[in-house]
Amino acid sequence: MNRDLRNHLLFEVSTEVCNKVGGIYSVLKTKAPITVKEYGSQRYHCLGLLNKDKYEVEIENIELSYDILHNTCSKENDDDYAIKETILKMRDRGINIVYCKWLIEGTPKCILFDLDSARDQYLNDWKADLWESNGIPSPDSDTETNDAIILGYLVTWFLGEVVYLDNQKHAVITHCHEWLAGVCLPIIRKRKLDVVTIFTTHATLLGRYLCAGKDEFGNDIDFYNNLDKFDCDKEAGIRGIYHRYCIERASAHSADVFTTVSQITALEAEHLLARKPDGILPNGINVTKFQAVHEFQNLHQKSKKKIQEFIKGHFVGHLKTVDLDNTLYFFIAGRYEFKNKGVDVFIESLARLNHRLQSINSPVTVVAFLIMPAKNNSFNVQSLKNHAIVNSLEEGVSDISDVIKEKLLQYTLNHNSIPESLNELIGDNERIFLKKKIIPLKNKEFELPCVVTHNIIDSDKDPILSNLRRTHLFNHDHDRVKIIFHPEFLNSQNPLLPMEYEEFVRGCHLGVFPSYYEPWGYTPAECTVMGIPSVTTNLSGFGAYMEDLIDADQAEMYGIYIVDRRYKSGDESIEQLANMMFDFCQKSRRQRINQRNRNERLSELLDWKRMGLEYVKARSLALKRAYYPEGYENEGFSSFENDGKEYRVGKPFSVPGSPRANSNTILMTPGDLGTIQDANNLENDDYFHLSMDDNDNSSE
Ligand code: U2F
Ligand code: UDP
Ligand code: G6P
Repeated sequence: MNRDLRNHLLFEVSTEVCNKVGGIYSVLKTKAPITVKEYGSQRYHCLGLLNKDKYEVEIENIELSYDILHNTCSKENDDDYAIKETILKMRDRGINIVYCKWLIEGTPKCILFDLDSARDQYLNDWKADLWESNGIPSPDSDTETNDAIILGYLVTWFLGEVVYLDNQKHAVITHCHEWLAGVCLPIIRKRKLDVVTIFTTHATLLGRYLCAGKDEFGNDIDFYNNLDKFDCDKEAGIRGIYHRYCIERASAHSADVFTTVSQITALEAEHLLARKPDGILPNGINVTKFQAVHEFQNLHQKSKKKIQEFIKGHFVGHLKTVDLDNTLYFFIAGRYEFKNKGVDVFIESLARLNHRLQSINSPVTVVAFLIMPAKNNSFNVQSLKNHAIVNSLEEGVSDISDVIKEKLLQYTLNHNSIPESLNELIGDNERIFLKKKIIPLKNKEFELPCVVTHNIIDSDKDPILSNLRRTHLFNHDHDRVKIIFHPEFLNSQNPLLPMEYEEFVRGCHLGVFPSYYEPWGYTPAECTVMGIPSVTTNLSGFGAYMEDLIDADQAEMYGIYIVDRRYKSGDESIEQLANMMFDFCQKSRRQRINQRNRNERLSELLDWKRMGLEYVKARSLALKRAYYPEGYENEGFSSFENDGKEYRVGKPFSVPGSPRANSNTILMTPGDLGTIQDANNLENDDYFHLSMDDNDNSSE
């Protein structure tokens, strides 16, 4: 029993390793630099599945054979010897494994299992084993669950082999993200493998379904006020996800340490998964990646120009009523979960904002973008035509500008004065040429600019379009709020709006994310790193974190708007959001620039250098639970090294303050409200005080 605890091996398991699906990809990718820095390249590996359609652009293959292993590595000196040997042994047994470097900052090593190479031979046996050993059923028809099972058993096989070959040289920590990567956890426990486990859930299955759905009477579900009342088995059964729910619940219960990404999800998990999380592992951002020091204001201006180009095309024929210098760009972006992401609240608030701006004759136009993938048959012809019209006009103007330049020079030389009228500079040919270009613009005056850029399939049932119709947001000339629903994620090859998402965010003025169900919410955090103010809610992990860190009366100055969706009625929340957006529209350019500066300064609060400490604490707690139930502090785990500095973990902060970030003392992270640290100290068994019936969520 002389395994090296301090120099343990770490495996993170997720279906989103080298596979962009959702937020977990962002977590692993942005966290990689600090984790690789902490572990080096031999002790940290990401385990995932091989997505044959996409993996090649994400990775660089590492060649491995027994010859290479024996010639370049030794059991004594290389921490990853057993890992490499295991890969080779599993390949010998017919499992196709890609061993590679993930081409992201930090270049962590990854081990990707080709599920198809195990499917025919093992799936049925493994499904039977999962039922016999853990009572978890798995219907044939659910391929996602079948894949989760194959991944779970392959990971268990891999880990079992690694600990056997490593012969107790290292302790092994396995950290699984989300139920899809959780199947290995109950099996590891049943088989009593010498592996320490952590499970992080980034949402709960039932939470997502219940928040998005209706009750048996067709009413919206009041989720947060009824958390303790749901009959979880029944609700999961009704929604056809009982077997998935079983995997999630078993993962939570069999891990040594169980965590979520925010306090609100911890409360949810406590009730819906029946295990109180040991702490919170918040989502960070790799700030250096986004931070354009001193440059972000210029980048805003540059990106805004690109958005303006799009607006010229989209609103062609109607630009008399849109003053581009007085136009603000708001946006919501993410997965198309109409209610969970708060699109319902956003549209209703926009309608109220429109009315208010009209009633004060405001010169401001708000263009609200909704960037959410929905089923569509490509771009609509009208949008493409509008852009073609503007492009052709631009080209035309550019062509005749050479003629004008020449004539202007001649005129000034000949007359020693400047021409009184344009007639002196353009002749009949140019006039006819321009007229032809302008005719299509005139025709456009009789057509309303579309509210959607693509042809949506079943557009009569689409919730965004239905609600735009209900609220009469049709992009009339008199509307101060214009709508553009772009039902695809953005990319630079897009013919209408050729921008990457990040570039688009930089060019906007306000991100609006009034989510009802949002365990963390990367989108507002990404806004902050780019210095773009955003609206979130006290039901999102990010919003609640910011609410704890910044004094309530200062938050808006910092460009952090937090809508109360927890204690207020739907109508009150909508009114609050409409007021926030209306106030934002009253700001001068100077005020917006200042607000962006303050907002960008908050980035440090989101940096993995700070947030990553919670991961360190979770691993430390897991080791302690497995190997040192008592006397753990003596093993030197109460202090951590991060970014070359030694940190001591102090007591949790009791009074949340305004942003401050310096010194060697660890500053507040959501986990301190948690807290894994308390669990480490064996003092406090209450991870936070977010009660269900009052709004006091301060920590003791
Ligand atoms: C939680 O989010 P999830 O990762 O569970 O959300 P998913 O439904 O798996 O995926 C949403 C993501 O899908 C991506 C997009 C989103 O990040 O970038 N995506 C895409 O890039 N292209 C597509 O065509 C379709 C989707 C949770 F709900 C969040 O609050 C947390 O922030 C997150 C991380 O903890 O976990
Ligand atoms: N995003 C993107 N392209 C888009 C819109 C959004 O890549 O056009 C990304 C965004 O950068 C963020 C993620 O989608 O990383 C959304 O993550 P969030 O945590 O807000 O929500 P989730 O979808 O994970 O629930
Ligand atoms: C940045 C640029 C300024 C520009 C401003 C526009 O700060 O550096 O040159 O005037 O953006 O701000 P606005 O909020 O009007 O887009």
